[in-house]
Amino acid sequence: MKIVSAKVIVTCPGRNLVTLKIQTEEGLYGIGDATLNGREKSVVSYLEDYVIPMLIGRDAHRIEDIWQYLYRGAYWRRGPVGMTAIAAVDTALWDIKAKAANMPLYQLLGGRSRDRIMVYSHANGNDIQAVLDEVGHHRDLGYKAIRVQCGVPGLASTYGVSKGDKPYEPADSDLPSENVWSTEKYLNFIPRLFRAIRDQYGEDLHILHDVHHRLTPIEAARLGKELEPYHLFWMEDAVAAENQEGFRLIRQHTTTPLAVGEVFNSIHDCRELIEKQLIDYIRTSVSHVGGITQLRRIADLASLYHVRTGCHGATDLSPVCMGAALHFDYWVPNFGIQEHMAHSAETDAVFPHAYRFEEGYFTPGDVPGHGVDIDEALAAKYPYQRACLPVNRLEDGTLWHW
Ligand code: CS2
Ligand code: MG
Repeated sequence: MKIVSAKVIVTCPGRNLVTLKIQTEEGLYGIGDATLNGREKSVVSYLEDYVIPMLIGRDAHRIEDIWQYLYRGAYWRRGPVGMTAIAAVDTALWDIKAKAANMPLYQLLGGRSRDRIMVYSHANGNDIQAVLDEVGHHRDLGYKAIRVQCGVPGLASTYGVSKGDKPYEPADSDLPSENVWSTEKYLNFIPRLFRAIRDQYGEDLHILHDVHHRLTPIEAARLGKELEPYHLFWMEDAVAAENQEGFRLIRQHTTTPLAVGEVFNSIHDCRELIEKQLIDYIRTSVSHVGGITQLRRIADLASLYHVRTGCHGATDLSPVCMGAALHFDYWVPNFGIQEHMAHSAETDAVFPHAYRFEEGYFTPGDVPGHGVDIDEALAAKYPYQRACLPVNRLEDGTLWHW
């Protein structure tokens, strides 16, 4: 199964998305998501200038050998750019192998472990009432799990809240826009949000929240403790996770479940968190952690320590990532939940896919491969347009975590 060509397709159907397409001499092709939000062109270069020339002539069936070649052979291991490039290759090769076997990808991984895949959607609003309305809307759509983000009184903007009536889009300007943050205002407000949600909707809904890296461990401990009466499904990215030991301090003070990992690109970023049971869900994604090959290793390690998966699934991960993730979710024994931020209609048209939503759950579909394709002619109609993620400053001007 010789690789005869490969190319990178960059498209912007409402937001920038990068796709790698690998072609074999037998005529089979596979595709992988190579999108790294705000740094897309870096991955394009990594693939076009280095990786693709190394792939030509190799056997597409040798997924593991190619993974090790690209990982160890790079010398400069790990990092979001290189691992996103490797992820795109890995995903495309698993797509090819499953097509060659005439099987949906989940069968190749070991078959399904469940009948359907629970997902969570995003509800957000500028104030509590707007969030309550949005939660009701998503519950009516059938979601059983909903992440909630809310504007904070006294702050002009905050993470996760849409501007106007458009869906939330983090990469909102050519160069980074600047947000102002106040931990005090946030901590003094957020418990009221969850009290209002439980008062109105009771305990049946799974409610999630993303702190987005902004607290210190003791602040996160305070928030986790204050949110315990509201039984969150998880509190995500409570602190910046370079210091994995910091999670021990949070753990000592609260039973609110902790999730982390969407910015991780290696098993080494989360080994300590998992082995010391400092978290409950690992958020690593197919497209940023080196593909199915490394994501499986992380899930297997996590399964030894009661840690479940909760793959990242924002709109800056393309439908190709979503499709591959759903096959992984269908198989993985220690599945927790899958994030689902609906892509735009234009994006869904560029990436026809077999996965289906029904009453709060997804199924990946049973077509050979991961079930997602790309309409190259349509993709070409949406030219790349640089867009960066915001930066965050405290009220005194200090550059803070976004
Ligand atoms: C967020 C993401 O979905 C999430 O949990 O953290 O929306 C994140 O902000 C973006 O993926 C960044 O590109
Ligand atoms: Mg997040």
